[in-house]
Amino acid sequence: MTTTVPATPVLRTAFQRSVAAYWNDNQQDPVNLRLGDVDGLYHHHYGLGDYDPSVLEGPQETRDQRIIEELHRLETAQADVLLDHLGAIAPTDRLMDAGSGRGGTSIMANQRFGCQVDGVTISEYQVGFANEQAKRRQVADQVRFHFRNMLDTGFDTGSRRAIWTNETTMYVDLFELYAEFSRLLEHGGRYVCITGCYNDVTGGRSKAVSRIDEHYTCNIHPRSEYFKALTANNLVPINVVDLTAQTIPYWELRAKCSVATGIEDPFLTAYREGSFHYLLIAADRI
Ligand code: GPP
Ligand code: MG
Repeated sequence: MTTTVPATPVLRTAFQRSVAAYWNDNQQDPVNLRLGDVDGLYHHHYGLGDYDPSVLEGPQETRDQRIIEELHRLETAQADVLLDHLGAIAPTDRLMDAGSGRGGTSIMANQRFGCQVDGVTISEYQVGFANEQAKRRQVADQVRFHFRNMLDTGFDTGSRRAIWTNETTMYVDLFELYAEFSRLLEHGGRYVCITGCYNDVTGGRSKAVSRIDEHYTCNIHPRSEYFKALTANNLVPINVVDLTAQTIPYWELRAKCSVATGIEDPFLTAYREGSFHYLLIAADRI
């Protein structure tokens, strides 16, 4: 398969350069590496489902590690929920992970479907880290990570059976993003998004949502923006799932752990006050 290398540079704007710098240099919070070290699947997303309260009991010396393992289990469960919504995928299909981080969701997709996966990220550090993981697992010929911009990937038109974004859309303009996904997906191809979005019903960006934006250098979109941008690009929702209630336990547990980063309270406040949702959207390309 031929792949056109994008004519424009990967990082087009000062904002994109600052986001890339954040993900290249932001290694000071141990949370993602400590969780990934549990079994070698490194995630950059949050968790879903109830935690086992027994992790909080038992010997004090091992309590923190028990919590870390439980948080990791919930993050892997989140990626499984995302993959559940991709529909039937054959080993000959090609998938794309837009904003692939350290590679966890892509590697899980390959394990589940046995097909080729391309991850794209604007962090060269993440490209290197994720490709190393694929090599260690001996799937580097099937799972490849690229230093590319998800707004302009250079992959062939109609080459993708499915694409997902696992908590990455808050870094980009959704109309530009879905124009590119619409180009890449075959007819009937599936797009799955898990995201945090603010609630149009409660009004504008709440203080807690602004604190999350500030923490990650991102720009959380209102819920309505997703549906406008999907519709404008021939992507028709088939499933919309409000995951908010299922992600709150993850944040409650994370707040009790040594690797808490300080962003736990804004998430809990935003979700509980209803100014913010954790949402899954699956849409088909027509
Ligand atoms: C980071 O995951 C996720 C984002 C930057 C996107 C923001 C998500 C929203 C739902 C608003 P991470 O695993 O790198 O974050 P942390 O280091 O806090 O665990
Ligand atoms: Mg994390």
